Amino acid sequence: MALTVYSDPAGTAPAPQRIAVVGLGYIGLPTAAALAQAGHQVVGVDVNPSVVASVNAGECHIVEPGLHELLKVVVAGGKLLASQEMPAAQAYLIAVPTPVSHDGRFAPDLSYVFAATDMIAPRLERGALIVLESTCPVGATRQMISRLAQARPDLSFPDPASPDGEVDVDIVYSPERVIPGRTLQELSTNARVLGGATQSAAQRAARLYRSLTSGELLLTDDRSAEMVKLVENAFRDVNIAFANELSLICDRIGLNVWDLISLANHHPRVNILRPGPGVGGHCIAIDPWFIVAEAPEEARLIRAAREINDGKPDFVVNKIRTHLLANPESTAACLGLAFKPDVDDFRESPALLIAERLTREFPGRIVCCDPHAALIEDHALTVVELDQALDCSIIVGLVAHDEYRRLPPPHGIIVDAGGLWT
Ligand code: SAJ
Repeated sequence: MALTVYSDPAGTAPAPQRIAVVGLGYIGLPTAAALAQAGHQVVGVDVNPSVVASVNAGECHIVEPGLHELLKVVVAGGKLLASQEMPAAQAYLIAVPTPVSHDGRFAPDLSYVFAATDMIAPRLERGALIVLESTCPVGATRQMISRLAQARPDLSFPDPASPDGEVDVDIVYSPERVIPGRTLQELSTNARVLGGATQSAAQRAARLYRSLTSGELLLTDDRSAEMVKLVENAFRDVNIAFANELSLICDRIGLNVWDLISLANHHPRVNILRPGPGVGGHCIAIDPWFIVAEAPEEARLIRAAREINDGKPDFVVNKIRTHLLANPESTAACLGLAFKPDVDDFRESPALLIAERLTREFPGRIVCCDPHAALIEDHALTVVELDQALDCSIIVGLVAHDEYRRLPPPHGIIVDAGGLWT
């Protein structure tokens, strides 16, 4: 089927609307705050009572530049309210997690999306818009529509067979594309793909998102939009895998991978990414599996990239193990535990995995530090201040947090997996 590309009729932002943003995490909370700042009346819905309480107090439960200040303003101004209850709204934006099972099948888990759908269904009124923003396998939006149609036989929903038909509820899939650490900035400037279950739904969503971003609004159908998101993250994963594979090759043949990449990147059409301790976070380490699960025979490169990136922590652990075994008196310090530099997010963090494995294997000989280590729930780790960490005989650079990059290269044995001193 050819890609459907609708024109974007939206030139002006819509009148302020009553919007419910479901899920107040790394995407939902900044999105809710930005919509409130744009003048909409926003209710942020979350099942976690402590998240609801902290947002209503104008407090920010995640680290994201500018978000705390913005929250204070929009909550104090009465534009954003958090609740565990689903309100009746003109537009619902769903930004809940979509994890993947690690049981060898890599099946996407849509239970949070369906729970959000089930909360919205009884509140739905004729004329509402629902936008699914969570990363999803192709077809998830249509599953959501079936679920809604079952719950609300009194309303009409889009029918894939007639995408131009009149419906009571507009449904759109629109993936978020922001990068943690620059979320607010990217929310207001990134191009946005709007995949309408009907053409008019995509156009309506474009009018709403025009109030959020000055970026291009690209209108298409729901299945294409779902795949676009997966492809973007798989593209990045494959490129990181290339850098990680180079780091293994360079280690084998005795070259400095950072110098090599820096030299190669002076070619006008080469832009190699950075090797690291592995790929973490809740997106790039997961989304490519949605493609592999759908087309296992064809997605060979995508699968190989996942395997290369998932194998990188083993390589780093082996390196450090070799040093620790060679020097029985030695101690090692792991610098950085987050899934990437300058964030407080430890989900699927390869650095954390490495520190945990070493701590188990070499009890009493491993310390670690991270600017946000207080948020980590694993109490088996020995977390110390940076000064104390630098006294260890082996320094393992795992995450290139700004604070660590400013340090001069330490003395002694350095395993610089995260490129802190490049
Ligand atoms: N990483 C490397 N080397 C690099 C770049 C990244 O090892 O050169 C590692 C990071 O350390 C981290 C992982 O990859 O462990 C992912 O980090 P990231 O900065 O590449 O991406 P995320 O997960 O923070 O955000 C990605 C973004 N997607 C793309 O760039 C295609 C973002 O735009 C998406 O919105 C986000 O996934 C998402 O939510 O899907």
